[in-house]
Amino acid sequence: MRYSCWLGFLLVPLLAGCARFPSTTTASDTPPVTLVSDITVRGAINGNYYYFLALNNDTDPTHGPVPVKTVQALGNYWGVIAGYGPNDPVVQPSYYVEYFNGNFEQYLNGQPIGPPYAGRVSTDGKSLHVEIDARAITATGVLPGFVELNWITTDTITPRPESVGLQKNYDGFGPTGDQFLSYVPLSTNNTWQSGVNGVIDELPNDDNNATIPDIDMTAWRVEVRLK
Ligand SMILES: [Ca+2]
Ligand SMILES: [Ca+2]
Repeated sequence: MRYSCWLGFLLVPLLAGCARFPSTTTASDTPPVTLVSDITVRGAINGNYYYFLALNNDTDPTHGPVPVKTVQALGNYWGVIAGYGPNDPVVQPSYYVEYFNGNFEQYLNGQPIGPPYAGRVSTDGKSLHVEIDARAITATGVLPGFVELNWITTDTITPRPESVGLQKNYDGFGPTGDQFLSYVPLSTNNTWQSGVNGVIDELPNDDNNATIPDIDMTAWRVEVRLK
């Protein structure tokens, strides 16, 4: 069941998740470590499509979230696997943020846990902005030393049965869906930006999204911000 800020407002007027969302933060609310990320798409952010900010924290920087390239009969359909390679079984990463139908939702170990610390669509409609309180990444609230990170976009997570085995429409970091940001330490301030200082570039009409500009990323940015 989706988290409802409206319902939460009725039951617990000062429920922290609602009070802080989308952008009514104060200095005292600032998390110790905030993971901030933005993507820009060739078209516009579209509430009918799916945008996932996926993290993996298995302590192996060679294993990270990547898109699944073909439509799957089983699994979560939306095409993120946790670190086994694009042809291996679909496994959800332990933590991700989904943007769909105008809502931001965090998922931890497969369960919705409410909206991220902040999330919004840019005024020009072309970018998504997400801020995560890093304590939400694990069930214990203990921060991992680093995470691997990817944004994965797709047009559907409920494909028609006849589509199974066919190519998916998707985008992820890099040109082919095999790359991700492999080492994002949570202990220092840092910024990564597509195509800057040797970081993975993000180009239009890459991966498999040529006919759907709204899921075609053209740039991304990731920041670790300590309080
Ligand atoms: Ca790409
Ligand atoms: Ca792209």
